[in-house]
Amino acid sequence: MSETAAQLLLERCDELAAISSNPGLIERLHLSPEHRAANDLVAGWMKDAGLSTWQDAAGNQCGRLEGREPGLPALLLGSHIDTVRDAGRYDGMLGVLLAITTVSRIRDAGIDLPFALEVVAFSDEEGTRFGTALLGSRALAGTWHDDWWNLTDKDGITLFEAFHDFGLDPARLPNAYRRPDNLIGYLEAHIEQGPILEDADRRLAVVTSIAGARRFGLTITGKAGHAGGTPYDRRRDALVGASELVVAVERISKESGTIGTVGRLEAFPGGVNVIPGRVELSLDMRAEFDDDRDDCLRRITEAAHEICERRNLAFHSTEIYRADAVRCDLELQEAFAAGIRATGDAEPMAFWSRAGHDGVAVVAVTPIAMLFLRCRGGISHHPDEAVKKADVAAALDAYEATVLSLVSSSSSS
Ligand code: HGY
Ligand code: MN
Ligand code: MN
Repeated sequence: MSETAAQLLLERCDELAAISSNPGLIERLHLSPEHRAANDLVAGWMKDAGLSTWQDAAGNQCGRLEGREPGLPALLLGSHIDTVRDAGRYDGMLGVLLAITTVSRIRDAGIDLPFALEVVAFSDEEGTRFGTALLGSRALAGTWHDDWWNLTDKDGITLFEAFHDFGLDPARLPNAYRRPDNLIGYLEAHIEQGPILEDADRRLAVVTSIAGARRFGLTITGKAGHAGGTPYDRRRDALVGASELVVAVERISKESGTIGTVGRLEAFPGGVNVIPGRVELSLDMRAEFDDDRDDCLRRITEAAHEICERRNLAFHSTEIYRADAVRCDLELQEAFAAGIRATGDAEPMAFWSRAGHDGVAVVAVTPIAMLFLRCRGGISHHPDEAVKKADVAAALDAYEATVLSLVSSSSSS
């Protein structure tokens, strides 16, 4: 039965993957026509599962199954349906579909629920379009910053304008906020996006905490010049300086056991026969503990200043995103561990998530926990993302057992 449900779930991931702004690859950005189509498709699946559905004031697609009486506080299950550019088909989407299928199985089993079950398909976990991330879950958590309205995408469209174009009213955004006393907790199932489970030959794991990430836009400025006539001792080559910094990010991150990545770099003016006068690059820094991340960041910044001083370059850094590490709730972790044990894994693995997730925002209003699924080669943020049907079936059994263990602990308390 779970294998059949897993097969349908994987087919639905393929259906969602086909909703892309870029035919031939998977790309679905916040408040885009593809976001609208994905919300509509997911809303249909929620209705099929017996949930009442609505789109909240931040563009999150939501569904609810009432408990034994209407209006009870809700256990949230969910993940996100936006993607990075040229994405895989399981990052986020799998968690949304696992949540819908789990609620559907609980409903079909006629369980007497002491709380409501809700599914949330968050609209913008990645931050691909506007740079800062978790816009959907931060609206739900009431931690929205109004200066985000002026964020612009690559076409210069502001978040404010994109809200309007999507049919949302920015003035109503606070209506997306969910009060803590209306919530029981938040559960998310997600592919691990790393190799730990596969290397251990295990299907599932409990997440102990979620890394805190900080993202920056860095600019290194020198002086453009003629690639032929400018002697080396008179060059202020921004790209060579940036290249030294990129290597320093890797070296310092490795030395300090943290994770620094330069994902984007652009040289200006970009002529093959022109010494680059300016380079813009990104920096994504994360670690299990914020202090370690911030210490590493200090060392990278020092290295940047040393490189620029030595090369007569200028260095500027702007922070575009920050989410500090969060610990998953111990009781909810134990519920997921019980769920994994119900699949026959007697000693569930538990480790911290190197990837960021919506739970980092949702924890502001309710306790959170996550279930990891093995993904092939640990690959993610890439079209080669893949999962095994048997792992998805096991995740469905674990997720259902997790919710049932929360039902019984809630009923006995
Ligand atoms: O960047 C992350 O860790 C997440 O996949 N958005
Ligand atoms: Mn992702
Ligand atoms: Mn994700």
